[in-house]
Amino acid sequence: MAASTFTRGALLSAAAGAGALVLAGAAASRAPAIAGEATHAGMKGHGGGADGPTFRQGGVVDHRANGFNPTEILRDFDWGTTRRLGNGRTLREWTVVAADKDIEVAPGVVYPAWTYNGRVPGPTLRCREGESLRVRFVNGSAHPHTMHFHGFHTAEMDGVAGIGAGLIQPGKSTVYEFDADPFGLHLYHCHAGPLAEHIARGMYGAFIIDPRKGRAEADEMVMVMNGFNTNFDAQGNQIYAVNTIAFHHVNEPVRVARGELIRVYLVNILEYDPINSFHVHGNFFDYFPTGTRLEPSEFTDTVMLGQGQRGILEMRFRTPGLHMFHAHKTEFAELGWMGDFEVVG
Ligand SMILES: [Cu+2]
Repeated sequence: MAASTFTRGALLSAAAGAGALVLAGAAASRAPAIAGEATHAGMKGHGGGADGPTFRQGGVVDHRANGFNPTEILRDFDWGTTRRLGNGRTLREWTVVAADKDIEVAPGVVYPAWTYNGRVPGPTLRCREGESLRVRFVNGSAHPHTMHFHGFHTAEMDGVAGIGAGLIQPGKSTVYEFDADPFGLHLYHCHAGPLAEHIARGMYGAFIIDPRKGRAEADEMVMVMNGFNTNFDAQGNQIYAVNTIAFHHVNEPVRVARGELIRVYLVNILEYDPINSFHVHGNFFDYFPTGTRLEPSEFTDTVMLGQGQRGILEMRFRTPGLHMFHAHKTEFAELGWMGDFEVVG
């Protein structure tokens, strides 16, 4: 196992250098190293060194202390609450609270995050095309924040400094109102300055507007590609992931049924790196960029996304077993952006 300590050592020393809290002993004591190695013995093609990337070896974070588990975030869609308006339209409402919170993003690496509703990514807000939307935003953080949504809205509802409610100060709140338009896969994020840091700290989430007629029945999941610059040098990241926790879906593969339609809502919000990607093994998918058209633009096994870009992937697995998915920027894969689909049936 000695060779596999390279990545962990680099991460810990980088994190220790500038503010991230590090629980150096925790990772080693929790890691069932042999079991992890046996499970992934056939995947060393992506590894750095003889044993592959460090956190693939079975070490896990404390999900309870974090307050969320990426396996639950994956299929957790927040539909808010609804009521019928006098004009016959549906009003859909959410309350989102900003809070500062330490999150263990990889075994032993605790990052001082800024969160929406206590999790990173924030809640996946979901609605239907044409609805009237109302988001009450409460700032419980020690820093000024906003919520800036992608989609059609007025200038006053844009969630940027100096327009409309502008920056929401600690202890203050505001309400953003707009219509669900256009349908597709969008996102929201804080737009307070310095913008890069507010995003990098974890203030973002997926925002899904279903088309009026819906989409075909599927096993749906959200993957927000993100990362953590644990030494705060604004030069790339030391941890990469989908839904925050490095190598989480190596430890807990995404269970799916053979032959069933799988729909992945894929968002790239990665800060400090110009491009991110998604690649699946042993399969191909239909790709719907931004999800704003019902016809796929491409049939592929790899997509590249810049920051803020997103798209919907639809695929079916033909064969059972573990099928990897990861960034095809292999540097990111080896620093956490890697997982497995476990195909059953
Ligand atoms: Cu912010």
